[in-house]
Amino acid sequence: MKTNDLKAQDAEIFSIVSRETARQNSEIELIASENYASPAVLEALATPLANKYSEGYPGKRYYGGNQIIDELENLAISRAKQLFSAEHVNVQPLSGSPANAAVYMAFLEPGDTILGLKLDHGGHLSHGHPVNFSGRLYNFIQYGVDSESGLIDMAEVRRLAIQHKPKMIVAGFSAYSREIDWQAFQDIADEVGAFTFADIAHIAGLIAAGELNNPVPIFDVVSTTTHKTLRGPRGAIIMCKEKYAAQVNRAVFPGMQGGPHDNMTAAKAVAFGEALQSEFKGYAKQVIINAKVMAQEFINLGYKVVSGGTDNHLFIVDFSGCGYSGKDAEKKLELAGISVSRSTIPNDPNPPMNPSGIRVGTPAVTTRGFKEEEIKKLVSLMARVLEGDEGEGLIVKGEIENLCREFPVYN
Ligand code: DSN
Repeated sequence: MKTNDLKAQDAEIFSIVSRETARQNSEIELIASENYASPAVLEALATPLANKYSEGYPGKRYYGGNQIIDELENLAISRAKQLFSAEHVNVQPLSGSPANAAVYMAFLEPGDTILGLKLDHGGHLSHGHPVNFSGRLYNFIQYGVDSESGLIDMAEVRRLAIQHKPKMIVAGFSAYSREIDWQAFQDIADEVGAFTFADIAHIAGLIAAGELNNPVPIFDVVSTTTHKTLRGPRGAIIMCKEKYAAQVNRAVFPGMQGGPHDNMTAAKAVAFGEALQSEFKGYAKQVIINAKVMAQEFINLGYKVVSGGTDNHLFIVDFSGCGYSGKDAEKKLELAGISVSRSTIPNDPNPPMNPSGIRVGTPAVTTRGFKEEEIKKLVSLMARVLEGDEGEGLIVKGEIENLCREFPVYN
């Protein structure tokens, strides 16, 4: 069988892949949950490991021919354990929401009470939003951020915990820019007898590099996706204390999933290997420097930034009072070759499809090599787009392409 023949066999798909690759090279990616996986990670994904079925766990599979896959999965597990100081790791979850579903299934019964951060305050759909399985299956009580400081209101978390006696407290977010006091969450959980669950999907790479506090040694269970700041393939893992290993494994398979995607496991292992290298520490440090500089540049230009800045890789720009919404800003920037995601601000008067802000993140631009100088230039280009007309957007698009040419992503 021949390989490498996508172009010859399927010109339509080859064209789409080529154009999307060119778009990623020539445009600026500021979506906080995206990154550019390394060629080695991508190579691992496109291997015949994609063909194998491996339901079960190393040494205990429901299909033959898994000796080599067992070796792979054990290696992925041991690298992840080293990276996060974890007692137990399950590397099979296919993505973040299924991983979170497995965590709930491992520790709770439908109808149980859970505390989680509100979506419009920076939480995630799978942390109890009413349209999501989590909000439909479990009794979520939602805490928020302080309306003045933009910081998680730990007094409210404690008050709600004492009032509702949740079986689990979820800490984690997809749009919160500040360091989390994991021990404070654990102390509240201990007071009311709740399990602690951290969803570190956004900040896992920064934690692995030692740039942010690590909840894994403190919390009962922690989930993360592998493709955001961790810069691996799309996918997820669950980490927990050894005493919960069996129930977490059972919840992932056969509870939530069938066969793991072994090519994805290989790519995760490659990414964990990369994150264990000293270069990755420098990368994570620069991600945070870039985000801080970027947030400050927006503030210097008169924009509002939720909580006044950032401790991690992202921040929310609040356009209320500017005469345009986050959706308008997203569209304008898209025309200029800059991708951001619209975002609610805490207590947003506008709906999620047309919210007041945008979320901006630096993992991808840092991977392509941007440092403070490029970040400052980028913010001034973004301001020209936001305040200018469509013609100005097209002029900026040319400048963005020039900037991107200096910092190529994929050859
Ligand atoms: N969709 C991801 C994000 O953008 O944060 C979370 O699942």
